[in-house]
Amino acid sequence: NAMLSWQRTAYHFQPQKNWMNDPNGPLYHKGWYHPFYQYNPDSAIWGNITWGHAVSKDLIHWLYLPFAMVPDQWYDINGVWTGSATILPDGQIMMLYTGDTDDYVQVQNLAYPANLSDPLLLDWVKYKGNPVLVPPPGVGVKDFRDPTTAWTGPQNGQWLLTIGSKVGKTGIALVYETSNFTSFKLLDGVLHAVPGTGMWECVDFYPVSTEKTNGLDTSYNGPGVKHVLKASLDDNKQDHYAIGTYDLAKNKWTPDYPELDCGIGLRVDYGKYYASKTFYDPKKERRVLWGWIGETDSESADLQKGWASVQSIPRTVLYDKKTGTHLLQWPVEEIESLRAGDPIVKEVDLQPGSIELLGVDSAAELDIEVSFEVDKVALQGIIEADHVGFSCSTSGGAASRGILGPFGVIVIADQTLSELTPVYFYISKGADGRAETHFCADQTRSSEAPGVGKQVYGSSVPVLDGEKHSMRLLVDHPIVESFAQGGRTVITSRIYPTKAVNGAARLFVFNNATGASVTASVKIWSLESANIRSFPLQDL
Ligand code: DQQ
Repeated sequence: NAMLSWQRTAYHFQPQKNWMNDPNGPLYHKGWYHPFYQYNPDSAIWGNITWGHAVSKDLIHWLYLPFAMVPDQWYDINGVWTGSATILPDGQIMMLYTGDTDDYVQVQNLAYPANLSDPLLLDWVKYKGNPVLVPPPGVGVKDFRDPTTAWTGPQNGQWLLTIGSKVGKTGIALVYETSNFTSFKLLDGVLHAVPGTGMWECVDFYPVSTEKTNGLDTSYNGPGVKHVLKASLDDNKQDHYAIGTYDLAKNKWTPDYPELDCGIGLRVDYGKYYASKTFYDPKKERRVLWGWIGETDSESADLQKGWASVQSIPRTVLYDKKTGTHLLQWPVEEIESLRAGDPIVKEVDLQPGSIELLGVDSAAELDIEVSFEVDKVALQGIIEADHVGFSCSTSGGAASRGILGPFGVIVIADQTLSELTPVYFYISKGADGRAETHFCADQTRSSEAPGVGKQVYGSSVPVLDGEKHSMRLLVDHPIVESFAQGGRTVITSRIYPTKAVNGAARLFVFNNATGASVTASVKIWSLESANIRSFPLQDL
């Protein structure tokens, strides 16, 4: 049965069985990275939401730990929902999370580790005064969830945090102040609101440096800092972000580019990816992003295979100085420890309409970097190019040819190309008559199985003067994470190959443009599997 053989990943984090969704409360403590996650202990579909817990020393190899929190109180009996950690200057950890009450009201609760000297933080205590926050007047009791990490406010000892909600169809971020994480006051106004975007789930709010290449602690503020606002839109299950300016005293965040406001502009990831959350990693001074990669098959198929969802490879997040509009997301450097030996390095000339097999071992587990040089004459002739108003999702995929695209790689393909997932660039003429590059991932032929997602994902991506068209792909059996232009645009593909599995998987480069040849410079590493094991272990 093809369905039962559907593959698990080799180096993405996933529980041994059952359902998982949002990443929760990621933090670093005494040498260990701790992610928590929404988990159903009883089934491969959503329900009984409990906090799963795992630890890692390097964000790659994992130990499963016992559940951190289960739904066992009136204020979270219908689910221990999403939350975030705040680490106080004295090392205390405040975990705020949403509880779905016995009455299906969304309230905020406090939990903290029973024993901070335990590096594994195995025991969690729910505060006896829970809930610490109930929905404020004017907000629906089912529209008040997912508290962020707190940051320091203008007054001494004051902390601020935001919680997503909506008023009518306007998505909003409410701000609360607290000094003790047990009593809170709602601030006047909202941090930000965007009409038409609906309920904001899993809001994330953090500073990025406009000058340095390190990440910033959530409370960091001052010159050379911008703030990112991210909202997960319940209406379309997409993560959106915008970069802007935060006025701490006025409790206001303003997007730098109103047309790129949060919820109507850029997405964190244009594929299957939701409910993402960042944390500051003090060990490597970086901001690390986690995201939930859900399923695109049916619930009955998930029940049959006994598990659902994985977490993305953690990504570092930086401000893109060159565009000023985009973030740069990149797989954490530790992923490179899975590279098995030296890469295959190759240059391939691709005439219009050509495809070339790249012979690699284990093409189902790869780290690939490719940069494409497009024939200059053809590029200058862009004014002649067809497809004004090209968009990945309505383009018909990699099989539709234009003058300057598509060209890219084909992953998780079988030898005969009966299953294939092309990830590619397509250069079209923008509304201004200039070249506009699109980065797409085409799932239409990714699986011969019925009832699985087969969309074409993608978006336009800025390619600046002097830059080549470059992409990096992490291929892990049913998951492909694709990063264009150093991580300006990212697409996660969740695919269900039935033939292009394990040793049958192949890798190709292709150029399906009609009017330009391209040269592909390729670097390919085979990746080893990560160690994901159960606690307790002898070798801790
Ligand atoms: N998932 C959680 C909620 C959150 C949603 C419940 C987002 O707290 O709003 O499992 O996926």
